Order: sequence, then C-alpha cells, then structure tokens
Amino acid sequence: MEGQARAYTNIALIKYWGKKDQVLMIPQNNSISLTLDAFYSETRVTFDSHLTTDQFILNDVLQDEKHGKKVFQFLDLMRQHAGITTKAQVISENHVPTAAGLASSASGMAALAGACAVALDLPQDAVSLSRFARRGSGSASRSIYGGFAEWQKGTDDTNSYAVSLKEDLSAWPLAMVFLLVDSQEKKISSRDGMQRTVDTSVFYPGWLATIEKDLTDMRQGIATNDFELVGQTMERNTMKMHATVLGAVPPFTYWQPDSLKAMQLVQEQRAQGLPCYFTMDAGPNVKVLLQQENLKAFLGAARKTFPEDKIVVAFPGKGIQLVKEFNHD
Ligand code: FM0
Repeated sequence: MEGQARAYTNIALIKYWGKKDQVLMIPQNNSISLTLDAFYSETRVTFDSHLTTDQFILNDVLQDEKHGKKVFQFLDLMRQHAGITTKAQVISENHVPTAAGLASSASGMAALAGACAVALDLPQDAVSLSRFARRGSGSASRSIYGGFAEWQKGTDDTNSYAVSLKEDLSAWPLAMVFLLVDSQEKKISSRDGMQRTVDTSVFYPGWLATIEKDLTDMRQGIATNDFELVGQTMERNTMKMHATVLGAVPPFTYWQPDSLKAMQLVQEQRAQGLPCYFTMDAGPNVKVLLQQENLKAFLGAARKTFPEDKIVVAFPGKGIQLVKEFNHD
C-alpha cells in the first residue's frame, strides 16, 4: 500500500479568493493558473498496519501535530474513501530554490493526493485527482495539469475540479520571474485571509461582481496567445484581490515596501516598451509574467534593484506524475 507522486506548483492568474463551503472546499469563483517547473513536491505515502499513528516527514524533518494537521486530515479523508483505518507514513520533499521562502501547499497537496490515490488504488484520472487535491488545498486542484488550468468552482464535491485550458506552450514561450521580498511581519495564511475577507470586507461584493469579466478575458487571451490581454487581466485581478483585504475587518495587507518596489520596476519596464505584468498571492513576493524573448532584458533591469539570490526564473511546468512501481533494493 505504497504510492509516490511528483507535482509542480502553480500560480493563479485569476485568483481563488474565498470559499463558499469550507469543509468541501468549494470556492466562490473560478480561478485560472499557470503550472511552473521551478518548484515541485515529491511525496511518498505508505499505509502500514504496523503503524500506530500517522507520520509526516517534510524535507527530512518529522512534523508535529500542528504542522502536520492538514496532511493528517487529508489522510483521514482518503482512508474514508478507501474504507480503511490503516495509519500512514508520508515522506515529502519540497524542491524550492534556496532562500525562496515560498510555501507550496499547491504542489504539496497535489503530490500527496496523487500518492494516496496510487497507494489506495483509488481512481487516478485527472478529474478524480483534482477533486482529491482540492480537499487538501484549493489551489492544489489546478496542479494536476501542466500549462494553463481552470478550476471550475462547481456546486458540490463531485463537480468542483480543475480542467486543462492549454497544456502545450511550445508555441508560446512564457516565463515567470519571482522577485522575492523578505517578510518581517507575521504571515496571515491564505486560508485565514480569504475567510476574513469573505466574512467582513466591504470590497468583496465588488470582487464577485467583476470576476466573470476577468475570467472571460483571461480565457480569450490564453486561447489566442494574446500576451497583452493575459497580462493586463492578470494584473488588474491581483490588484482587486489585494484591495479586498484592505477592506476587511480588521484590515490587513500582504504587501511589504519591497513589494511596491517590484511593482514599480514592472511598470517602469512596461513604460519603456518591455511587455511584462505582475501578480501577487497571499505574501509579499511579486511574480512577473513575460515572454521568453524579453527575459534577458527584464533580468538586466531587475538586477539593478534586487540581489541575484532574490530573483528566481521559472518556466511553464508539467502536470502531476504518479509512480506506481517501486524498486525495493
Ligand atoms: O492560488 O485554504 O489554496 O488562486 O494563492 O488551502 O484552499 O492555499 F493569492 C492567494 C490560495 C490562494 C490564490 O489558497 O487555500 C490562488 C491564492 P486553501 P490556498
């Protein structure tokens, strides 16, 4: 009863920001993402009747109850699906460039879902994997696919899952540059941040009222390889998401002074004729979408503001890979 999977992280171009159902993880709106090659998780799970408790080892460190909570809850769910009570050992490696300081619940939960599906002989088609991954972390539902994916919000557990929008990007070479910003403040998780926003933000109705237009424009931009449309839509969507948190009670922000510096850099480069657009998630890092032909010029400009070890380049990544057979040498 063993399974292994590798999943890459994804960055949302149209954000998932708010749940309708916190238990089933049904979102308030569809989201659209790009899977990247630079960050991935490799996870092995072994269900073993000799174990008396679940164990989660992340990057060689045994996790305590608090840090393993989401993983242990996810194991309970998968056991329920399989109709067993056997405890499990989870060994996971997060491959993230040094100093990135990036959490990776999307790749981590997608890899865990895939490994469990293999170990427990549960359905392994993309829709089933996406539905399983969603229960671990909403954004993980999109990491089943390479390239662009859309999480269709659905209305219940059966119809809330991601589908592929465009897997093969060989005809449209894109890149995403991560500008890493040190955070001094205590982090508000995306899970807590989005819930507070849904419950209290005076701006949340505005987010919901305009999301369909953003989704339509993004789908069209992706279908037609229209970089300007994708970039403009991505940037206005992230600005709206970050505006909603300013209207929450109590209000908060994920931005740090260097986040603004990064946004300014992108705007200046654009004003000088270099097409590039930014997005930000539930943290201070800024991610810049570019066409590969402009990567060198953008990096040249970025290095004047950010040190080399705070700049990470990523390219479109692949979908989840499941490993079914093991070599026990
Ligand atoms: O990825 O509560 O998936 O669409 O990254 O585990 O379902 O960690 F910018 C924020 C991701 C949120 C947007 O939230 O939350 C996106 C965000 P969970 P996630």
